[in-house]
Amino acid sequence: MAAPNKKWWKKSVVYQVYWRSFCDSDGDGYGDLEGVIRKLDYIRELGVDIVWLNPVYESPDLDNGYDISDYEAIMRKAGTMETWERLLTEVHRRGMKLMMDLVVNHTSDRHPWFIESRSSRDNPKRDWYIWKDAKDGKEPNNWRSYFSPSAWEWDEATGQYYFHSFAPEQPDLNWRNPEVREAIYRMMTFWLDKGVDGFRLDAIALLAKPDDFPDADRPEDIRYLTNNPGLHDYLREMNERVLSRYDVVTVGEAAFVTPEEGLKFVGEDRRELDMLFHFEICDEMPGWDMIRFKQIQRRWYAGLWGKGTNSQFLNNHDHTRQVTRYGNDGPYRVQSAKLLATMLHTLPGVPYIYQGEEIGMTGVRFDSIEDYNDIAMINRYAEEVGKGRDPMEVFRELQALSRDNSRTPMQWDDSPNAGFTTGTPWIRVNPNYLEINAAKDRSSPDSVYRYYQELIRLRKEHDVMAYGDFEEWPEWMDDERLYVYTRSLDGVRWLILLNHSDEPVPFEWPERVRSLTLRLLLANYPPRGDESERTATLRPHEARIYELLDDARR
Ligand code: ISL
Repeated sequence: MAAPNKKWWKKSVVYQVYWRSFCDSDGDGYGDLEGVIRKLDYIRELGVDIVWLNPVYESPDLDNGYDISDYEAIMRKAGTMETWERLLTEVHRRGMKLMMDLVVNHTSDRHPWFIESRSSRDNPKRDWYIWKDAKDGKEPNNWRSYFSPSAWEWDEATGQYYFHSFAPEQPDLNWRNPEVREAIYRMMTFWLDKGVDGFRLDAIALLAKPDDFPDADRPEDIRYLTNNPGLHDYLREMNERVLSRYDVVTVGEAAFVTPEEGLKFVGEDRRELDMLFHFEICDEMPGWDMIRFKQIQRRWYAGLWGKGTNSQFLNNHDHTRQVTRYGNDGPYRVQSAKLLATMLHTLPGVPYIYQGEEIGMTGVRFDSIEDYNDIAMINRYAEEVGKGRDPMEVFRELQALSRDNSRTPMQWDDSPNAGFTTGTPWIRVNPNYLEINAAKDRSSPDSVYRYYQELIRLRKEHDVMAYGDFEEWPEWMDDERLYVYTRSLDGVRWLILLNHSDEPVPFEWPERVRSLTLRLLLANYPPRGDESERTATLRPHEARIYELLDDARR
């Protein structure tokens, strides 16, 4: 492969702070920015470089901050602009960078722009949103939204429908309108001039809409919301007008993209974004499927490597915790959490850590719909039960993938509410906080937290993790339990061995290894010293990282 195009952020590790569930400093039951400031040393000691902060802008908070009513003010629940500025200073003082969440596909219906737009058909801001007449007395087309049966909401006052890709309280901005784009670029400049180092671009594949909004053959397949013509013109203009003028790193949340489409967002010759989140795993692979996971990794490596940068993640604030969904959160929770981390940090792409993942926090199973807060789940529950379906059956169906599964409070210690708040938490704490918490992990040399520290240290000290070519060992390409691959750069070769299963699996060393020295760099079990034997036995959820040394490099 061609020599890698080195950038500081390609060697970085990003830590996602879902601040409302991170640390509550004033006892109101919500996390806040002051609480984040108090925990910055914890984040820094992990070794991460970038802190991604979920939206903190003024908002009615219907979709946990993804419904913004003032882009240039801080949500009272989170703190003040002064608190935010102190947070930025403290992040920088620790040598880290701050990535903000940029939600520009839609605003809240209580944003002044929308209040003006909906006030009359001839308001100057009418065309800042997407308004259509009824068609045959009903919605302009049959599209669903992410969070509701129709993507259209009737506005009685002006006798038209408006378009929303998410909840009716989240009207989509009309990106065709240059006034809208100018307003967004001004807002981005406002934050970049304050010193923000990066943006995570929310639902960025949805910005463009088709000319005529034709009916969908299969309304339940909502990919028609994404990747419409014109999208990349907007992103290229955003880059030219704003991003290219700052030393800023960007990651686009790009639902429903393939590697070929993904390259349009992050190709280094495209001058759009730096890296992307695709959802071929989290949106389309309900549970662990090693064969499918390997195929997805192969396709994205072939599609992007040497041309653009991928991310590696298996959970976030929208997707339940990886050790529960894709690993083993029972007897092998610690080993499994470390194995998944090893995989994400050694596969090609920038690793993203979702708060609590670094101590092996698990998904949650509350026993009633009243315990859940997620607007997506609540709306879907009402829709399905409204069709006459059995409420308990619908609840069980939605429970497993509810976004709240990953939104329970960060588990700091074994004090009440896991040290998250002295008040009543906005969402219940996972009852397993007595066994799983940061204080316990930080006091143990063999904890998940300590293992993440070692993984991140390896990434800092060795270019091969960020820039090395990826190659699976052919003998195990189709193995359902073992994942065996190398990363290689300038003569440095690392071998990663993973047993993603609940049973011990024999691993016969290939002949080609006989002439090499294997230096064990990191493992999630005590070393067995079986490298010189014909066959090693990989224990349940065992992960090993070796450096392969030939004579010349011993
Ligand atoms: O979680 C998903 C569905 O399984 C994602 O596809 C997600 O809903 C979608 O990609 C957009 O998510 C982002 O925008 C939403 C917000 O609710 C999510 O929290 C955010 O990550 C609307 O702003």
